[in-house]
Amino acid sequence: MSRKTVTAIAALFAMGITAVQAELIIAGWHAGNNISGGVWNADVFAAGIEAQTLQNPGAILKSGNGSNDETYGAEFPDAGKSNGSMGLNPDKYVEFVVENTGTQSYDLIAFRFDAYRAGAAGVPQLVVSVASGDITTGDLATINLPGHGSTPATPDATDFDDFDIMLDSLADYTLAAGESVTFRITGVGGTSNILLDNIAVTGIIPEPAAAGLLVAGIVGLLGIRRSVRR
Ligand SMILES: [Ca+2]
Ligand SMILES: [Ca+2]
Repeated sequence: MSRKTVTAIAALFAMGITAVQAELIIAGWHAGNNISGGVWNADVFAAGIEAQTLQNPGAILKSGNGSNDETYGAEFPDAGKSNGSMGLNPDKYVEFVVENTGTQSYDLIAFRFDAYRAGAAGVPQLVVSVASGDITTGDLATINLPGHGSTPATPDATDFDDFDIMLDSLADYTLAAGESVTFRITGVGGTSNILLDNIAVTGIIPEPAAAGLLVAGIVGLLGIRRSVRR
């Protein structure tokens, strides 16, 4: 292989790497004071996405207390401070329904949220699952919640806890155009509600065009090289 061919292929690889998209919010819930009639529509969403909560009867309530760290899960930014959250009652579940009604496909990266358990009576355990839809379904995680004081506050130790459940190792984590997915959080045990806030499904826009360009470029270069030899 000539030096020129190697350089050109290296340049194509560099293009492929730098074309990787930034992670974005596919659907996000951070302002619990927008809960109305037992439904929380997503506060933030990507192009073509419609998203809202579904619940067991009496599963959720509106709380004036919210997470203070301004992140979805541990570090995804721009969740805002406080502005309310959602209470989840014991032995009930709430679902987060995300529908892709647009033309853009998304690869899902993570399901992120903050949770606050005030005292020993609060729901001690959460099960997070993909309840149904067009990505791989099943349980994702079982989480044991530490107990805190009665009101969430700003310092980390007294604020909501952060959880990030990765989706990109599922067999199917692509939410293609026309597809939908339903995530479920179930509260197990306890005698009083816990709070959920800063919930987000994050993902990226896949880059088939960049990958195709890379392959076409290499094939093209090898083809030119072979024809020159002849
Ligand atoms: Ca957080
Ligand atoms: Ca909030």
